[in-house]
Amino acid sequence: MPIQIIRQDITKIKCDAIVNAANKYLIAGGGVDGAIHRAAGPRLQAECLKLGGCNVGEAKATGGYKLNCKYVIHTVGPKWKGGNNNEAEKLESCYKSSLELAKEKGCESIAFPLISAGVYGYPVGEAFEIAQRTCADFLKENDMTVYIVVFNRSALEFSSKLYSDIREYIDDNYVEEQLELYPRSLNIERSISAPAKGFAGSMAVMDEMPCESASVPEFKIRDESFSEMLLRKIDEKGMKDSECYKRANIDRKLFSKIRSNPEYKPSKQTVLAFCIALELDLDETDEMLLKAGFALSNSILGDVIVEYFIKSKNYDIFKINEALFAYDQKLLGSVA
Ligand code: AR6
Repeated sequence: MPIQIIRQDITKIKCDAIVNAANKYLIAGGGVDGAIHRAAGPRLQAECLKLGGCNVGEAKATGGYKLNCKYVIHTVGPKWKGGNNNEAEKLESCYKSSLELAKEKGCESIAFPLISAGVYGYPVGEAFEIAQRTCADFLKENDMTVYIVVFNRSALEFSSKLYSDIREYIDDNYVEEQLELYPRSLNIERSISAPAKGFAGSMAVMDEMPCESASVPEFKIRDESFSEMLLRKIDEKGMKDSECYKRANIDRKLFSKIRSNPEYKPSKQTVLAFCIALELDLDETDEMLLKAGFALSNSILGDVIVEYFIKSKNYDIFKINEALFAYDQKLLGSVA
């Protein structure tokens, strides 16, 4: 199951477990802790007091009371002391312990705030990275829907070299107004050898939907479909299906649908997620997009950002989604 990055008040999320960035006494404090206690009601504090506190990096569970969740998992993040006091290991341990506890309780979904990234002073960008990596590692072996809740988008720090490079690439390549009808990638040769289905829809972001008709008239010579191309590329790369859809941040159920329906019509974000998982270069990406009736456009900011990552051979879907999130663009893979 995929990771979903969302911007919302965590107390409004409906899922099996909500994680609280608590203190070691498990006494309601400020930040997300205060918000969770206020929304859950006083019985949450009463149960917390029976738990005898919690160590940094560990996790303990209580009921969800008035919240839209079965459990609140309380974990205590490290205080930031400059980075040389095992802060990263301790923060990783918060995510691991919370995920293991959620698994033990039979949870299928869990929502995390950015632990330690508020009062405890952890640099937000680094905290976000640890959250994503640790959850992604857990999901390699486990099935769970994980929401990472970034309350305040502007809190993310985009001062790193990566972000200045992205900004530069956007400045050079992003065209705010659509100057021409055709997207960057379209060339006549390719459109003859691999005609796009319903090209008119290529600039629109389509939702996942099964194809209206799965049967193909016998007299037509049919091109390889998106689904067939995807399966072929997975084989060619010597990947397992599960490796591919996990790297694409795609839900297993969605992958099965695509696999079992050769005429499946994916969304543009789904196609791009697979292109990233398969580490396709820009030409191959264009080809795969075209199979599903899409193309990259330099007037869509999200496309320019994805293009930057492909050109830089940086196929880390979580980094890409972090950048897309920062620029308020649709994320790749199965998203909320
Ligand atoms: N929903 C989602 N995220 C939120 C919400 C919310 N309603 N409110 C804040 N955040 P913090 P910490 C984000 O300070 O750094 C408490 O007093 C916030 O923007 O809540 O681990 C405890 O009792 C930030 O990104 O937790 C401890 O004493 C993130 O949640 C101490 O703070 C975590 O910020 C724990 O500090």
